[in-house]
Amino acid sequence: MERIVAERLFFAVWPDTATRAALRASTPPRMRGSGRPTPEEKLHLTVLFLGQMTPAARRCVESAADAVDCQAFTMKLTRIGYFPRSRVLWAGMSEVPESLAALHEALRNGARSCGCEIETHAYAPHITLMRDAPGHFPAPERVDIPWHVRFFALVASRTRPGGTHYETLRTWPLR
Ligand code: 2AM
Repeated sequence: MERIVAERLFFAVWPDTATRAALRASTPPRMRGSGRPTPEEKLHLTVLFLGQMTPAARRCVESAADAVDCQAFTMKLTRIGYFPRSRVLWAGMSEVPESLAALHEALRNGARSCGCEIETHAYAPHITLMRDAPGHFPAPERVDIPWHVRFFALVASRTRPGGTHYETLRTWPLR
């Protein structure tokens, strides 16, 4: 009998070179040299976390993604904040941009139509800049980083001895 290997999958958008450089520069000086900064090539924003998916479920969400008809957009990252519980330093925004919310919803509806159980709590888009970040980060800091979003990707997250590895499985252009 064929062994069914489920994979931990998510849809994400990956920043271009300019946005990546701006993100790297956005870590507040007092936080540098501590924690575990996200390597530049791993900086991303999750649009929809899918979790463990069988190959059949993956095929279904890929077909659903084929039918997504969203426009390319530019959004602004305006804040650097801190999640105390997970000790994550993040970049994000105070309100979810409409176009990003539309993409999230289109992918979520597609995943639901495949029978995937998607978490129901509110979508909180963020880019993890640093893990194990030291505390003492009282208030969000303002930044102004434009990000031109032209495509989205289906990504597998794999845990390896050296850390988490992300593999882009497929990308879709936005209109
Ligand atoms: P993180 O950077 O805050 O850990 C792969 O793990 C991606 O999915 C990461 O962007 C991660 O966010 C996000 N992620 C992991 N678990 C998640 C969950 N239960 N719900 C939403 N996003 C999740």
